[in-house]
Amino acid sequence: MRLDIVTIFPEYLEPLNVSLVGKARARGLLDVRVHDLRQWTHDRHNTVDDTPYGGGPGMVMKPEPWGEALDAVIASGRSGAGDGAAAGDSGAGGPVVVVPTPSGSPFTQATAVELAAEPWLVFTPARYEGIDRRVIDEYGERLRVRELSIGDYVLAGGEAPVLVMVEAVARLLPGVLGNAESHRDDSFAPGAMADLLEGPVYTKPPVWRGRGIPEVLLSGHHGRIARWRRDQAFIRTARHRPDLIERCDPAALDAADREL
Ligand code: 6GU
Repeated sequence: MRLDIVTIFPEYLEPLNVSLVGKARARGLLDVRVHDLRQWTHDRHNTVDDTPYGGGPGMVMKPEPWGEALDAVIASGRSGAGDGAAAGDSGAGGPVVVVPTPSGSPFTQATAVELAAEPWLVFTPARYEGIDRRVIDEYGERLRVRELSIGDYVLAGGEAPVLVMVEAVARLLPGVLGNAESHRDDSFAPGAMADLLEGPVYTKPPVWRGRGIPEVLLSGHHGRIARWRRDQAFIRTARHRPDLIERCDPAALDAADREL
């Protein structure tokens, strides 16, 4: 998978060299390219923002640098400047453009799964009050554009949301996680634990500061262990996310119970 990120703070994306995403890049599973938006400015001050039409506080990111940047990045992918199979055109003939914004649709695990199936994503993290609307409208006519928010709070820019989204997507790519099974029981993963948060986990030693571990985990009885884990997941979800319990389909829970 190829990822292009256009930003005025390339150094903010340094964490993509570390840990799971860094390793996926080193192993050639991910081709990440970070671009400085100011490359595509032409004035002495490398201006990327201006005052909003209609007045009001804050600044708006100018359309010209974004237009030049996106044209260049998209052309570089189409012309096969990428590493063959990892890049190039998607079926529709271009990348999905991900626009992080607090006014976007919620980025969820389902969104991560959809994006993980794409060969090429372009992220446009903005600072200030956002990007001139015409940029999103322009690329929306030629490409698939997803305006996405990572939660109901306001951040100073889209770079941290890009780190969040890239990590959520990258760990779903084939070969990135050590154990292919390890995202099966994730909170929010589809399946028997659908819509339940993950319960508590334990490892050695068997007693720590006088605290033991739940006996069932030592029983070797896989059915009882699975059932216990599901109960714990349910209890935790009820406590921390009653809204998820509300949305639970009781028939689906009963069906899952019969499997345990
Ligand atoms: Cl994607 N951007 C900003 N600036 N703030 C956010 C966000 C995105 N998602 C939640 N808050």
